[in-house]
Parts: sequence; C-alpha cells; structure tokens
Amino acid sequence: MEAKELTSLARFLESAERNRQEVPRITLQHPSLTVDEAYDIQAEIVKLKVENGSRVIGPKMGLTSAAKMKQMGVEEPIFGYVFDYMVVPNGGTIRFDELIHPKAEAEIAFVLDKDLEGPDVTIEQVLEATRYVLPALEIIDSRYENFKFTLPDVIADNTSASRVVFGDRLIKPSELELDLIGATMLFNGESKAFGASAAVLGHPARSIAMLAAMLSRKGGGLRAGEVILSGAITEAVMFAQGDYVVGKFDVLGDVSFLCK
Ligand code: OOG
Ligand code: MG
Repeated sequence: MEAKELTSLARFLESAERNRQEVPRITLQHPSLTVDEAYDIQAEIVKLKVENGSRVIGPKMGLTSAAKMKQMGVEEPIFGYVFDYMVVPNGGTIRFDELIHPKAEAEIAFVLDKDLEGPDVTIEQVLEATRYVLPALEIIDSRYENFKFTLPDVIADNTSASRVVFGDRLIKPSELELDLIGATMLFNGESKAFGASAAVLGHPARSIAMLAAMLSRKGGGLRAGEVILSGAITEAVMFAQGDYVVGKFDVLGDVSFLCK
C-alpha cells in the first residue's frame, strides 16, 4: 500500500475517534492490508495526535488473555499507545457522549525504573526493572461498527484505546505475587467479570517482555517512567450512561469511575 493511502486511512480513523463516529472496518475496502501496514497506520495516528498537542503516556498490550482472544475472535497479542487526554482520575467521570460503544476491562499497569529493549527480555528482567505496578480499568471503544474487526483493523485503530483510570496504590512487584492477583469488575454493585492476573500470558510481566520484543522489531523499546498496560485479565464489559464501575484488585485496591 502506498504511503499516501496509509496516511489517509490514519486520518479516517483518527477523525472517527474525534467525532465519535463508528465506521466500517477498513479491511472491507482493503482486504489485503497486512499487520505491518496496520502498524504503519497506527504510527501515523500517533504522529497526528502528537502534532495536535497530545502526549503519549505509554504503550499498551492487548489481546493477551484467552478471555479477550475468545471474545474478540483475534488470537494474537497486539500493541497500541495511550495518550494523556485518555486518563481519567480514579473515582472520576467518563462522559458517554464523548464515546461510541465503550467497554471496561481490568488490567495491571507497570512503571519501569529503566529502559528495556531487545528481543529476549525475560520476566525476571521486567520485574527487576519495574519501579511499581498499579491497578487500572482500561476503557476501549473500537471505532468500528458493532465493535467487530480483524487483526489488522484493530491494530490500525490503535487497539481501541479510548480512556484509562489508574488506581492510587503503587506497589513494588516484590511485595506481591503478581501472577496471583484476583480482579473483579462490578457494575452498579453487581459482579460482571472476574479473573486472575495469570490469565495474562501466565504472568503479566511476560506481556511486558513480549511488548519489549514487539517494539524492538520496530527499532523501539520500553522507556523508564512510561505507564504500560499489560492487557485485560477479564473479558471487556459494555457500560452505559449512569453506570458506576469498580475494579477490585487483590492487594492493589480499587479503581472506579462513573459514566455520565
Ligand atoms: C482491542 C484491545 C484489546 C486488551 O487489553 O486486551 C485490549 C479490543 O478488544 O477492542 O486492550
Ligand atoms: Mg486493554
């Protein structure tokens, strides 16, 4: 695909997000779109947003648990980027009229003390480089009609990234068993999804190691101070105006928002 066409698809998806306009998935028009081209479109979207004054707070992994792969029908982990304008304070509000068909999912976020890069980063290296972990609710909002997509579609759409709420408790990985953290999402007090952190590739730190490898293939890496999402533990659950959503995490505490 020509660079001009990749740029025009990036503009198309970026404006779909800004105008909360759901659009047909791009592989309907471009059935031979490759994964590499999809990452090129994503990179163009990142560039556009940065040019417009937004700042990347860190990369995110997606489709790292069986629950998510099954729910979305895509069986390969993917990465995207989270921006400053997406962050909602813990206990804060999310405006439904800014979004299309949002869903919430429970995740563990990592903040590193030092950069990590290369194809062979290990779980031990990730844990050693981690300043702290914190709980998060990621709000995903695919720009595609009916939240349906193929692998290249969702990569091009910056992996449905939309909003994120982080918890307040920052904990060193040595102070907990990071692969044994239970997480439950409550919607208006009712449990709608639950799981344990081992659902993320056996250990959330493995997702971070895999992300380092995926970024290194594109000449990049993980940077100290970035806030990095390791991927949903549970399936994602749709919410609506008026819903109060709480993610309860063992040891790491609660994360919540109200959808107004
Ligand atoms: C893609 C984003 C997946 C996760 O944590 O698995 C993701 C989607 O499901 O729309 O962020
Ligand atoms: Mg996610």
